[in-house]
Amino acid sequence: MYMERASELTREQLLALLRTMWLIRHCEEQVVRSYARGELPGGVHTYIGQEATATGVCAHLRRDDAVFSTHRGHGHALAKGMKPERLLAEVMGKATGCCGGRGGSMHLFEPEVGFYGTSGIVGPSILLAAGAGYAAKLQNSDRVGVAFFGDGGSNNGAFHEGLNMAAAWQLPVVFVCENNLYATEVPFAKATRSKSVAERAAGYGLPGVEVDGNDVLAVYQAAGEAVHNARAGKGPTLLECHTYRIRAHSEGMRDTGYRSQEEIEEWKARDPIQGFKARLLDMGAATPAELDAMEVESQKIAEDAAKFARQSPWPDPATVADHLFSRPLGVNHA
Ligand SMILES: Cc1ncc(C[n+]2csc(CCOP(=O)(O)OP(=O)(O)O)c2C)c(N)n1
Ligand SMILES: [Mg+2]
Repeated sequence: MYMERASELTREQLLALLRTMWLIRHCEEQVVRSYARGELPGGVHTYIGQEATATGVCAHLRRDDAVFSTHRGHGHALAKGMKPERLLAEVMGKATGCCGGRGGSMHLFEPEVGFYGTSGIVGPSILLAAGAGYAAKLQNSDRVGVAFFGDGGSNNGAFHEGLNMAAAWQLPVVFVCENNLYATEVPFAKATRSKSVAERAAGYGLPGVEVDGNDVLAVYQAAGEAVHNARAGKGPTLLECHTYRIRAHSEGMRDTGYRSQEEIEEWKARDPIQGFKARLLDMGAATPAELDAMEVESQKIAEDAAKFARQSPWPDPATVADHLFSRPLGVNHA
């Protein structure tokens, strides 16, 4: 039985959750600014509004647990431990980025912290996480694989294959669906007759849990149980986190014609960071001045990271062909 309760978190643990959410928010605001200034080659999908999900899930993960992400993955990368400057330099295409500037927003990798990639393809994180769970099981390790994906991703074939196999083989995997109500501009209710993503878990014989994805403590609690069960050999869990993206699907895209301004305002009023701040004050876990200082501090970290990225060099053109071909031992590519 999983005993830890979110209400039993220490003050340090509570503040760490807020700090991570602020870091994600401020880094994303730097991304928005850089995109508008023409500093970002390629597309970017921001995570603003969804910070509680990555934060609540990743708070349970160790460095050697493997996270697989999506096209909207900056928050997952930061919550798993990628340094903000490595993220911002990468999305700006700079040599100091996590992939030397060759990947960009949708190819962020940092194996050293167990972050195995954002992806422009919707769905494969589900299969990759199942694969990581299979590897952990074969190695008799208590590592877990975690897949983040959207409501749109849950309608991809990968979802059904991945969940079925993970359940059949009782793999240590947590499937985290961030249901933000839309796949680009298609409402969830128009893409499926399922009432929820979580209810589909029953079809494959694994637990399906629904949670308020804007409530970091609710996510923390549910994810804690799922990670604990995975580590203990009790198999996978599907966690559906209800949340909302505040900005357009991707930067530069229109954001009208498929959702109302009232709906956006309604969700803005449920901002995961402001909600948690209010809760911390209610609980007496911190003073307003302490929380303000934390906000300023994370803003400075994000600003410094963006500055570092801006001042970093472009990759050397002489290395343009690096990493394109494998060089098996004994084969002369000269
Ligand atoms: C396999 C695949 N199909 C379609 C697309 C085009 N596409 C990019 S993002 C997206 C919507 C994804 O929606 P969701 O999974 O709900 O994630 P969200 O953008 O809401 O975070 C689609 C269909 C793609 N990139 N890959
Ligand atoms: Mg979606």
